[in-house]
Amino acid sequence: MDKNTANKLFDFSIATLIVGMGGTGLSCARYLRKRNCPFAFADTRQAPSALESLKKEFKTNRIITGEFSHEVFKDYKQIIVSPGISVCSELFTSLQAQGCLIIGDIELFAQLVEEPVIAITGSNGKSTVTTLVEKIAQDCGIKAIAGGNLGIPALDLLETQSDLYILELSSFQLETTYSLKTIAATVLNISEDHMDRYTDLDDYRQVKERIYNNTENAIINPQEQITFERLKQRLDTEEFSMILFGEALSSTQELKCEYELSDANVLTQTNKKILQTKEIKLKGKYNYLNVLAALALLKPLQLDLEQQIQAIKSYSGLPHRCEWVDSVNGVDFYNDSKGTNTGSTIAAIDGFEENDNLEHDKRSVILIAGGVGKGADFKELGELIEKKIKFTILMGVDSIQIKASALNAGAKNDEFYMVESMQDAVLTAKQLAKSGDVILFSPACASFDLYQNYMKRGDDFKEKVLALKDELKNVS
Ligand code: UMA
Ligand code: ADP
Repeated sequence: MDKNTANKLFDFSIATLIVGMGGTGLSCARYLRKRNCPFAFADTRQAPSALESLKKEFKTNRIITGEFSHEVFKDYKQIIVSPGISVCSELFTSLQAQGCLIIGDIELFAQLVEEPVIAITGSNGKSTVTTLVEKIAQDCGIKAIAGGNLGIPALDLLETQSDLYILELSSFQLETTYSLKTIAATVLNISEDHMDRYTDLDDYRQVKERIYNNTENAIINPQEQITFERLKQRLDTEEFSMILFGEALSSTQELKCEYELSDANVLTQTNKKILQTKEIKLKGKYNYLNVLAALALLKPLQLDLEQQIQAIKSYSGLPHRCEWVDSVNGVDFYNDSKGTNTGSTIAAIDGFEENDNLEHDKRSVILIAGGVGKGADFKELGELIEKKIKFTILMGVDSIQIKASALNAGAKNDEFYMVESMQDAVLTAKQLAKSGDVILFSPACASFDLYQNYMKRGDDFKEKVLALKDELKNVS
């Protein structure tokens, strides 16, 4: 199935169905219209939020809402499916068997782009690495632009003439991508996420590994053992170079990472010191690995090292990723709303412990978490909560599962508070905190039980913290 699809080019003269009327659908529609390709929209929701604005913008295009049906879809020989919709359903597999081309926007981008592409996936760190690669490339004088899962849909990127495209890709997007050629690609790391869409962790991992198809340079941390071993096997039949990044601990004489975090808090490139961790604004071991991954991804471009280092030093990270919000009576509040799976929250908690910013060293962490767990197993997070968290405040649909995992690991019942709102979460955390403590909002879950997206959730957290600070100021 993959091979046939990989060889099939999108035909702009054939009536096409765009499935999903969100950001991806809109970007595809605008692109197809420019190329005079006839198309219709479909969405399972009766009244998707973009319906009225799409009707205005695309007056003559057919819009099909409500449950998808073979009867309607069979009229289309080309379908572009948005990432939020799985193509594993019986409907899509049967249409594909009948010769229908089913792709995502990234595949269409792949068929159109002529400039070099760098692609990044992984369970965590994608946006950080993608934006860092973009910044380094730009600061080194390259006309580079980043997008994909990051926010700007891939086809919109083609509007801006660039010399380098940097794509953040989700597993959802990789499911429907077949012919993307890259100068460098990486699976940064794998931990449980989207387990409500995949049969198991290896199923999810294998979808992510599709990013290495047709790459010139496969960037990998050998600590991701399963993916590393599979890549080594692929070297027998495929032509690409492997570039390793990771911790010195994971290196042996035979297995030396070219881009390495040495135990002396130093980043090295082929054994040469290039940066000290204290020179980097991003904190936490996982972020140092993100920096190494970015450098490895850019290796094929042979950029000036000094300029790259300067760019890294001036990169201060993205909002909603362990973002310091404020200090209220000696208690520091951090917003990590983008911590949407257990791996990211575990990294955030660990990050506080080994943070080389001494002010935060050895502080007690109070965690606010919860939301939609997407079928995750919270065992490892529960164990970490038991070991490292002073109090845990939980809200959202799967909060009870997080608590149960921590109790199973030996945590005490009175270390947990179940709340109904962000307001209550922030107030409860503040009441429990002593001067010097850290309050970390890192949900380990998606936001859509209570919010439109992680950004709105993070903004709400920040708003409540700042309101609390104002209130206390007025009282004193
Ligand atoms: N829809 C259906 N049926 C369904 C599900 C959705 O009809 O069963 C419709 C919705 O009614 C809506 C549309 O599909 O009208 C939304 O499509 P979508 O869910 O694919 O979302 P887009 O707005 O197109 O945004 C997508 C990515 N979203 C997802 O993968 C869920 C965005 O990533 C991405 O920024 C954007 O394309 C541009 O490339 C967001 C995300 O949450 C940030 N990604 C996940 C993650 O990072 O974990 C994968
Ligand atoms: P993604 O785009 O993959 O969601 P982000 O760069 O937006 O990743 O970071 C999301 C969260 O994941 C951060 O707030 C941080 O807690 C965590 N994180 C970032 N990089 C890593 C990494 N390399 N390993 C584990 N967790 C990470």
